[in-house]
Amino acid sequence: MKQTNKRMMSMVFTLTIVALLYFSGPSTAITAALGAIADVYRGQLAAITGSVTLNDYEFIMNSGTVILTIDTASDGSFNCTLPKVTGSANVTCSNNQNISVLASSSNWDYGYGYGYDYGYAYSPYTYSYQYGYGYEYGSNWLNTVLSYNVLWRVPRTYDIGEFTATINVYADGTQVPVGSENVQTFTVNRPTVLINEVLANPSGTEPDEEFIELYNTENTTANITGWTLGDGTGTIVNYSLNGTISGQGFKVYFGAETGITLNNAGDTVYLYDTLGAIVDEFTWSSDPGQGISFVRSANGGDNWTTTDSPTPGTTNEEVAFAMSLEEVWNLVSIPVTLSNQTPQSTLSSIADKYTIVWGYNATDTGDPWKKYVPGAAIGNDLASITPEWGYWIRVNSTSATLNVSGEGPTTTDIALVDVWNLVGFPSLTAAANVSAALSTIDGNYTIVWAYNATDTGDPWKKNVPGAAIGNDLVALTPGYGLWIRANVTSETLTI
Ligand SMILES: [Ca+2]
Ligand SMILES: [Ca+2]
Ligand SMILES: [Ca+2]
Ligand SMILES: [Ca+2]
Repeated sequence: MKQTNKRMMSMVFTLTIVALLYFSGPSTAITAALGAIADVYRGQLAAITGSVTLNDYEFIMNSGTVILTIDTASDGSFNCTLPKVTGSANVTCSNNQNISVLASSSNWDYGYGYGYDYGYAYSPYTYSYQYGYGYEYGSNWLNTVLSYNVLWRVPRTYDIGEFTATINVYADGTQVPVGSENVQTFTVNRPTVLINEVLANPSGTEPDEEFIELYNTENTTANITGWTLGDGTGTIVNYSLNGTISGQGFKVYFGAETGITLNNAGDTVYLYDTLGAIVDEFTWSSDPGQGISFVRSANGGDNWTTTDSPTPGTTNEEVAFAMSLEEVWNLVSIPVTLSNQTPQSTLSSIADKYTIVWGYNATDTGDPWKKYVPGAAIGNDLASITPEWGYWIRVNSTSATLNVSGEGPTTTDIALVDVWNLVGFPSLTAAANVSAALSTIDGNYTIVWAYNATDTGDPWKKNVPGAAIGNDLVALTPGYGLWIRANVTSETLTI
C-alpha cells in the first residue's frame, strides 16, 4: 500500500516536472527592434524609437544591458547604455555624445511572489527515489516590452551622409548580443534653408527697415514652422517663424515685424530649428555702410559679400564688384559673371577711360593674344570677359573705377597648359596665402606673377612655391590677374 502510494506520487511529480519544463521551456529569445528613423538635418535631433521585448520572468533585465549604437561612416560610432527603468533620463554615451531617453512600458512592475516547488531525484546507483518540497520567495520583472524613445542631436561638425543605428541586448560581461540586432539607416542632410541676405544698416528707419532674408536651397518646399530667428548682440530677441518656403524660394523678415535689432557695427543672425539647434548663422564685425547688405553669392552659396543694391525677398545674383584702376597698365580679373560678357558692356563703367584690353589664350599657341579696342571697326578678337581669365587693361585716366555686377563666384575650374597662363582670381574674398589658394595645382607650377599698378616703383610681385626668401606676392586680392607658369601638360586650377 505504501509502495503503491509512493509510485503514484512519483508519477504525479514526474508529470508535473515534465509539464513545468514544457510550459516554461528553455530561456526564450529576447528581441530588440528599432523603428524607421526619419532623415534629419545637421544640428537637429534625430528621433530614434526602439523596443526590447522580454518574455515573462526573463531575468536578463536584472543583469544584462541594452546598448544603442549609432554609427557614422566618417566619425566612427558611439554606444549608449539604455536605462532599465521607466521615465526620462539623460544618458552619457561614449565619444562625448549624449542622448535623452524616454522609456515606457505598458506593464513595467517589479513583482513579488512565493510558491511551493516539488522535486525528485533518481539515483541509478542506489535505485532509489528522493522526494522533497520547499517554497521560494522571489521577484521578477513582470513586463514583456520596454520601449525607448531616444533623442540625439546630430552635431553640426558631422559630415552629411548616412548613419546607422543598432540596438542590442547583452548579458553582462559578454560581447555577444543575446537580443536580436536591428539596424536602421538614416541620412543626415545639410539644412535646406539658409540665411541668404542681411541688411543691418538700412538707409531708412532703424531697426524697422532692417531685414533678414531666408532662402530654401532645395527644390522641395521647406516647412519652417516652429523655427526661430534671433540675434546675438545687445538686447537679444527671438522671433518665431511660421509657414513654408517654396523650393528655391525666399522669405524676408523686416525689423518692424521681428522686433530684432541688428547692430550695425557687429552682430550675429541665428536661424534655429524647432528644437533650438542652430541651422545657420551669420556674423559681421564692422559696419557695412548705409544701405549696404550682406549677401550670399550666389543664393545659398558659401561666399558672402556686400552689395549696395539689397534684394529683400528676391535673388541675390547681382553682386557688385568695384575696383579702382591706375592710369597706364592694370593686370586684373573680374570675379563676377555678368549677364552680358562683351568687353564693351563689362567695361561700360570706365567707357572713354581705357584704350585697349588684352587677354591671353595659352591653348591658341599660334595666336594667344586677344584684344579689344573700343570703337575699332575691325581687328577685335577678344569676344568676352570671364572670371577665369586675367586681362591687361590700358587706362588713360587718373580716376577710373570699374564697377560691375553679376553672379558671384562659387567654385571655378580654370584649365592650364604647361607654359604661361594668364588667369583670373575668381573669388570675392582675399586669400591670405598663395600656396593655399593654388593648392589644387600644388607641385605643378613653378612661379606666379601678379602686377600691382599702384606700386609704381616695383609693380611685379612674384611667388615661387617653397622659396625661403624673395616672395613678395603673399596674398591674393579679388580682382588680381595672375601669370602662372605651369609645368604639366594640362591640369585644372580650382578656385
Ligand atoms: Ca541696425
Ligand atoms: Ca542706417
Ligand atoms: Ca542685436
Ligand atoms: Ca536677396
